[in-house]
Amino acid sequence: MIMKTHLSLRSIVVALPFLLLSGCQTVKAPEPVLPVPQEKQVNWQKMETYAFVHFGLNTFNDREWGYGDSDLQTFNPTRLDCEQWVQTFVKAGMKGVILTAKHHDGFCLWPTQLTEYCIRNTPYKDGKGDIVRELSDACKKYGIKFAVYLSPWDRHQANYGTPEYVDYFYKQLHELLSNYGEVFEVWFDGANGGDGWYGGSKEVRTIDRKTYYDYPRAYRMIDELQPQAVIFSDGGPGCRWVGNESGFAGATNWSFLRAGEVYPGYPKYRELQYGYADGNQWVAAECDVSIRPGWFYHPEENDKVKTVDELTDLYYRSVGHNATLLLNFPVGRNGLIHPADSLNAVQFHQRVQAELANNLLATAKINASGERGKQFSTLALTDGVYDTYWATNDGVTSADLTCSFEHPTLINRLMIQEYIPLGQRVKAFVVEYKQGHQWLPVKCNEETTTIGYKRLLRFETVETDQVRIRFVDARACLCINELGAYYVAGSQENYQPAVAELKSLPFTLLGVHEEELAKCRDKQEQTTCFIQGKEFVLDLGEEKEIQTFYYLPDQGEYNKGLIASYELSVAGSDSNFKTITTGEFSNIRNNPILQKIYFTPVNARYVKVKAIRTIDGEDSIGLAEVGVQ
Ligand code: FUL
Repeated sequence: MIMKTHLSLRSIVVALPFLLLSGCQTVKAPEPVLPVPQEKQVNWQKMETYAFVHFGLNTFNDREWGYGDSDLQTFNPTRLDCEQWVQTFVKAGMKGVILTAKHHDGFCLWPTQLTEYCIRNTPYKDGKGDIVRELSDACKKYGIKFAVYLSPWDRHQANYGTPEYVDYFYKQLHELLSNYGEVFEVWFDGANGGDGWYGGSKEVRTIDRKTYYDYPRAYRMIDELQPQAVIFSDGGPGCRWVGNESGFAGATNWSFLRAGEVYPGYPKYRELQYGYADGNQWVAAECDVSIRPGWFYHPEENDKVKTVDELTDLYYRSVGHNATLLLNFPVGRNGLIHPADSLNAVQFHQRVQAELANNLLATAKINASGERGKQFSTLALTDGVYDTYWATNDGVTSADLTCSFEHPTLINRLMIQEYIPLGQRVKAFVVEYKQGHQWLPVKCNEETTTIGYKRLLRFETVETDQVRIRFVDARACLCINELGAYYVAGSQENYQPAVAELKSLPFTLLGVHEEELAKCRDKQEQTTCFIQGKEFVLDLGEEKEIQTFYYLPDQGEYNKGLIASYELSVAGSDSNFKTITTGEFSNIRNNPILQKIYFTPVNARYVKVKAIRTIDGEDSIGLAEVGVQ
């Protein structure tokens, strides 16, 4: 009897909200504002951070872009352990990993019968290894997602450039998509340097990157075999390259592109940092960056691993700028992630978690200048439920959210999320705090324009009892699903750029005016010395023993005057030059980091660098820094 009373009471309590609701009119949810993401794109963006692994023959040959001629016998990782990689990723908060199943050198990490240039013919596990299998199995075991990178450009295949190669490429893709379980992303690299080994002598093969690979064929295959996978390329269609390899997106970042405009090799690629406000296709940005300067392992980079400060900064400028962060781990020659990399990655995650752990708004009162109705109230902003959101009435594109604390509170971070399944809407907003009777803007060194999936703001600490977010303009009524405010004590965002540590023998540049010359010797990456023509000569004043030349390309937004391939010659005081080496600065267009040329020690007074090819084809070279050691 008692039991019965309990039950009926309980059912009344449960039913009450529904009874009340059915009495009032339910307010309709806002209409989506186009373009909107597919469900798989929303799931992908919710991953926020995931790992990249660059590993292959390049790892053992100190290369970034192998020519496709490296000896298969050199591939011999003796302690390879994919579980060690995945355990590191899990501890670093990464939700998945993308593996370079084949990089530009054409070497395959799985035992395919389609080519001899693969793991089958290496000493690793006596040819019985399959790293695609080992890594995908480890992901399943530890519960993170798996994905593949398959380079369209292949510097090994003799038939590269013909239709037969394209068939081969799709057979490779078919194997990867059929035999290793679910993949969350397929990564098509847009890079194509032209020349390669191509099974014979070194030569240039130019293809039309827009049409040669017949990407619609890839889309069909992926839709059929792995419909949940998001397709990456410079222009999507699933997600887009962010237009740099430094790991950040623009503060203004729209998840839209104009359908059919961006293709691999798109010349205005820097604009991909921001997306196109007037785009009609949902293609959110992915920020790919390596935890070291290079994508592949180089022993001399063991002390150049990005610091916890640097990685944290990148998190705010990628995930916090409406993008995802794809953080690369160059697995070492022993087949393990180097301890310096795993330590910094794990501590970076712990730092971010600690900074954003305590949402000060959880106990604050949030008042909106307007709301759509009870289901869309401000309670949704701090409930931690993704699919509930505060919304304004149709057509209301500006509104305020005022957050009041019980006591004066210290704040220097803010997090805002738009409910993107209904589209990206906000165009401009302002964050203010109350001081006395005045509302003052917080001091933040970024523009407060777009929000999208997530926007994180860092600003000068304020102590206040009220914070206000003023949404100033939007493409349609507002739909905000989460809001957070945080305080990070003693937060430090300043770190020394590595360029400050460069050391060179004293030099001048022949024919270059003192004022211009200073720009490539000042250890400031923001200043660039521009040279007219395609060569320059360093004068050391007297003969000295040298063995390294370094060059930091122009770091301006458009990286002007990049040297793609070079010839380096030296001369004694007699000015009688002899060439000592030629080569390419692999991947300099996408990743214009510090470049070094090492050579056998030689006595020289003059060092001449000639650009055999510049990236933009112009007769001008930009030197942010240059030097010899
Ligand atoms: C670039 C490639 O050329 C690099 O080697 C690296 O794989 C990077 C992720 O993408 O386009």
